[in-house]
Amino acid sequence: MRLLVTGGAGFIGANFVHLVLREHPEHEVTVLDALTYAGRRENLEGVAGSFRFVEGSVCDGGLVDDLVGATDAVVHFAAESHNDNSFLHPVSFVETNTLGTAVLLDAARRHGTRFHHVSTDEVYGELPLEGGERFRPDTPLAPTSFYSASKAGADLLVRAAARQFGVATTLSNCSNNYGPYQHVEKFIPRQITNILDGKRPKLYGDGRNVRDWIHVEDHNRAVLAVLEQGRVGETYLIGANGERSNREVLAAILEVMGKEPDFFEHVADRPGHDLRYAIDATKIRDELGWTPRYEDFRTGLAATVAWYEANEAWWRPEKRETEARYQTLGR
Ligand code: NAD
Ligand code: TDX
Repeated sequence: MRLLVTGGAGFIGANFVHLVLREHPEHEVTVLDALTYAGRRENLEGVAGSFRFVEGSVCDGGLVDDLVGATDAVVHFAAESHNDNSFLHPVSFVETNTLGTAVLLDAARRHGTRFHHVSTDEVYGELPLEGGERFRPDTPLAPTSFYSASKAGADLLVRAAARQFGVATTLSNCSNNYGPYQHVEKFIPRQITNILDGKRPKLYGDGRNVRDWIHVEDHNRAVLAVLEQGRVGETYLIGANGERSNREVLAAILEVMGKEPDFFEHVADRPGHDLRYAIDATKIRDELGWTPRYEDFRTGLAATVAWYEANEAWWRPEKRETEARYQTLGR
């Protein structure tokens, strides 16, 4: 298969390209990536097999039309992905996440190209802390930020393209990822690299908010399963039963890194901070036989800590500017 991977120089996309070309050398991969602050060409160093990199935006209709016309399937990761940045430049989230998806779908419509859209559990809004309720494929969309609303807009366009134009779409909504190549703006890498710098980790608010953590490789194996065996027109939720409060995640990081449990500080909460996300992944497990390989969060976390310890040259250039952005936000 000829695959067009958008956002393939970012965290999840780069891990996806490495996985696909390692395990399916028969595929040909073209990456389309605008190389924003979040995309790094070096994330794709060492990929084996048939691989081509194109620098450009998913909003560039002419370029997208050429690339989609020359591919069998699009796997669409490209996005503005960080909630905190949507306080600083909200409109670019709508441009990339919503408009960019529309541009890709329009090209897929013209060329009859298979389209897999990578989305997030945040489109379903927040769950209460107590009660054990989880998101399911029929949970109504109820986004709460410019990030999640711009992703929900894209999800709706994907569903519309399937029905209105007959595009062969699939959609997956995954929970919080962690693993190698994640930008130091995100929770887990920010705290690991703060500790490596001798600084205290920063916990928003009271730290009781819950996220449902999954290792990036498990997410990507699920995306591949949906691409290869998913039913066209369907939505699959991806999660690994990884619910943990931010306090619990931080406690685990501190323990893995040999720090005292109180080596952190509370900072101002994120305005509108969603309380809890949790995924019911029954559908993808039952229909496609997918199961996560990293069932034990501590093992995946320890491997991730080791990766940041070994790759300071990778994260160091982004660290200072990222912390300056947080200073602007007061967190
Ligand atoms: P990331 O920010 O690390 O990477 C995004 C990539 O998209 C970067 O390489 C960037 O250069 C590229 N990009 C941005 N704007 C572009 C544009 N206009 N045209 C082309 N490329 C552009 O993001 P990530 O964490 O790897 O997330 C990838 C996808 O997965 C996103 O769609 C995100 O919504 C979704 N997702 C992420 C998580 C998570 O926990 N990180 C969970 C569920 C779903
Ligand atoms: O310094 C911090 N301190 C802190 O307490 C940071 C950066 C975050 N947090 C909290 C906020 C969240 O409750 O940790 C939790 C995780 O934060 P992020 O890593 O920013 O992720 P989140 O906002 O949950 O969104 C992530 O998961 C869903 C990804 O960034 C999205 O792309 C994905 O769609």
